[in-house]
Amino acid sequence: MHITKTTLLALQACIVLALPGPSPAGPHGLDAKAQLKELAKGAYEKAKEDSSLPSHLRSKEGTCSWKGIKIRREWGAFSKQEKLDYIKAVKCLMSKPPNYPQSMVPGARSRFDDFLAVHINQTLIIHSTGNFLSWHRYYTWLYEEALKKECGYKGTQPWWDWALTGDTGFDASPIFDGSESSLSGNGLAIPNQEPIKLIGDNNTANPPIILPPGSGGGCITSGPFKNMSLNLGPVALDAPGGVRYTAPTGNPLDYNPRCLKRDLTDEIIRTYVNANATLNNIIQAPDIATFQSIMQGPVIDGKKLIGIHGGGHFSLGGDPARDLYTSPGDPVFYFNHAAIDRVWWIWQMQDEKSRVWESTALSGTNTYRNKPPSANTTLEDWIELSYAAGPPRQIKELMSTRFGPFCYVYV
Ligand SMILES: *[C@@H]1O[C@H](CO)[C@@H](O)[C@H](O)[C@H]1NC(C)=O
Ligand SMILES: *[C@@H]1O[C@H](CO)[C@@H](O)[C@H](O)[C@H]1NC(C)=O
Ligand SMILES: *[C@@H]1O[C@H](CO)[C@@H](O)[C@H](O)[C@H]1NC(C)=O
Ligand SMILES: *[C@@H]1O[C@H](CO)[C@@H](O)[C@H](O)[C@H]1NC(C)=O
Ligand SMILES: *[C@@H]1O[C@H](CO)[C@@H](O)[C@H](O)[C@H]1NC(C)=O
Ligand SMILES: [Cu+2]
Repeated sequence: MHITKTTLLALQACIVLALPGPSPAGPHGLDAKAQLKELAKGAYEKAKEDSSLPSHLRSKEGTCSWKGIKIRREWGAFSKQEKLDYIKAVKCLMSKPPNYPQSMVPGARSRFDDFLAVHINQTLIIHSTGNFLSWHRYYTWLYEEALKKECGYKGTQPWWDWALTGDTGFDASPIFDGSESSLSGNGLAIPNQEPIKLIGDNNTANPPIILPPGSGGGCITSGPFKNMSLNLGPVALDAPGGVRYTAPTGNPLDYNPRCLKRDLTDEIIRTYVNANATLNNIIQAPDIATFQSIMQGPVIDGKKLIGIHGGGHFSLGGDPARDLYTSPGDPVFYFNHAAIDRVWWIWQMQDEKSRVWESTALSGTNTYRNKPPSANTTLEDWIELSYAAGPPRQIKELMSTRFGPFCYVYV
């Protein structure tokens, strides 16, 4: 792919904030966490009692029954052995040769890199678009499938409960505590880091976003991935002090091995991805346009917000998490996107007819913030991830977690 100025401008715009939203006392006087739990339970029960699908949409694959359903759980609910099994499978994926031919992705060294390459290549047609949620649902599922089919993993893809991490702080989170059963911890602490300045669209509607630096910043120093090599990118990596990095050769698909860096930032996760923000994303969105806007960062009173999606990514900090294109280079990416997928699932399950099966379930076009202008996304559109090892799928096959290739729910 080649990175143009337009690409970079689009990228600047992409980094968008989430809301510390107004906090609901809730219909039953429950706090945000309890309400979220209720909504998730409601979605689960609904899936359980009715796993049938509209008959006109049944395909030979549309046979997901409750008996065969897979349940995705939060990392904290995994036993130590289950965690070790998951980590082992990810390391296995990092050790398998890539599917991409070197002529297409010269820098790919593993199956893990195949996934990263496909994301880098398609970044501007899968973010702030109408296919953002379905694309990332399929992508995360294919990754889970690769762990299972190619690396013998028996479990399901874990998700990340941001609010739990906010409560304990990153250092005490079972995902980030740096133990052998974590996904590795913080980067080496760099003192006195400057804030992160996200340039935005460079217009008054989108003034720059300033994010606080975290407590790390350097290469990760502990846990299973401390020696991993991040091979591709960066494309547009925002670093403290308003510095932006791109690939040294100009081609982000060239081989550029470097360490994984993190700059874990409690303040970001507590501000932007707390239980209230997540709950509001669900209960304050009557339609998909609003749902996506809250998730990816609306403009409120002239201030651009980063949304729970951006909040999750930016709270990790470092390289690659501050680069929209290269972010799947950190294995925690898939935890964040399972969590995003779960929020979408909870929201969809409140009204499957209009939020899953009908054209009202989609909003947006096929280019990043419609730049350049493109057609509206439709249920008939195709998602193409061939080198990540999945056949092309139409969006309509990817709208329900109990249809098409999928058969899973969340707890
Ligand atoms: C969420 O909102 C409630 C009600 O206003 C408030 O008590 C609580 O502190 C908020 N929680 C967070 C994490 O912001
Ligand atoms: C990138 O996307 C283009 C257009 O969809 C495609 O032709 C090309 O093969 C892709 N390259 C990679 C590395 O996937
Ligand atoms: C943003 O606006 C300033 C002032 O007009 C200009 O100097 C700068 O080049 C612009 N940046 C981008 C990324 O367009
Ligand atoms: C770390 O990576 C280097 C280069 O890939 C390798 O030579 C070394 O053995 C690795 N060390 C550990 C502890 O895995
Ligand atoms: C695309 O979607 C927008 C917003 O829903 C709508 O106003 C517009 O008419 C649609 N365009 C086409 C060509 O269908
Ligand atoms: Cu993405």
